[in-house]
Amino acid sequence: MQKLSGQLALVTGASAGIGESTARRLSAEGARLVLAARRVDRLRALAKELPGAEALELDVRDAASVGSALESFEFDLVVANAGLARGTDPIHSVEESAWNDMIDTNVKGVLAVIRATLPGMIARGRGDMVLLGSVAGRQVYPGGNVYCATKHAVRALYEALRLDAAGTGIRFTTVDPGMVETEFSRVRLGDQERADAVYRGFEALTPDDVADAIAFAVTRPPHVNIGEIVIWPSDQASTTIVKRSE
Ligand code: NDP
Ligand code: 8X3
Repeated sequence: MQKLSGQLALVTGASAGIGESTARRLSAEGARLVLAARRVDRLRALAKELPGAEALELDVRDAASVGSALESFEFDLVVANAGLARGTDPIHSVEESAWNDMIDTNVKGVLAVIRATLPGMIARGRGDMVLLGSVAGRQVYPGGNVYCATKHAVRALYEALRLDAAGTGIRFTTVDPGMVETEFSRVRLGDQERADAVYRGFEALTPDDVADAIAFAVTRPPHVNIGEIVIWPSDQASTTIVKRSE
């Protein structure tokens, strides 16, 4: 029998990268997926490939619509993955629109998903909630300022969940990767050439590597809670040190 057979899983940010890989992997483990993101065309295409999956157009920055879109589901597993970075400007010149986008998506968006899904899981006495943090939630690097602050906040929310929901039967996990080659850098830097340079000369993590870690965490026996997973590319020593071949 598949390990997640019969479970209903929500993945936010399932239209690309880590979220898409995670959705595929959880589906392969037997879960039925609700795939959420803004680019619903991509979600619909993915849903066609995954048995029982459905696409849900969702902007996590809009807390009210997150609440109403998710209220009718009884999730067993929630992966709060949707997130982004905007730019690498120093803190004294980051544009307000950039910091709003990061804080609204990475912090308030995660909170909206928690509020929309956790009370139901607590009432049912079981479930898994996985947050996508980052090594940027453990170290700050030049130009990382607001993005790092949002990921430090995600880590604080993970710790808060463990404390506030202790004894409810819910397991919480934060998965904190180093550099993963996805659309992340294109979104952050605004052009593909600069994004490609970020991953040149070393082997970055793939989104499947991260999905594998998430699948490991949520398929442990009920008494085992894998709390924090930090995953680095083998050639990345810190957020500022990457050993490249060229
Ligand atoms: P991608 O850019 O490939 O994917 C990001 C996903 O988030 C997309 O599906 C996007 O969908 C979704 N998203 C962004 N904004 C919103 C929104 N307002 N509402 C709903 N969905 C949204 O990046 P990754 O897969 O790399 O990133 C996934 C997570 O992993 C993020 O939280 C990121 O911070 C984190 N992470 C990434 C690392 C990396 O090196 N790539 C390393 C560590 C952590 P759409 O645009 O369709 O809405
Ligand atoms: C994404 C990884 O190092 O670009 O969270 O911040 S990093």
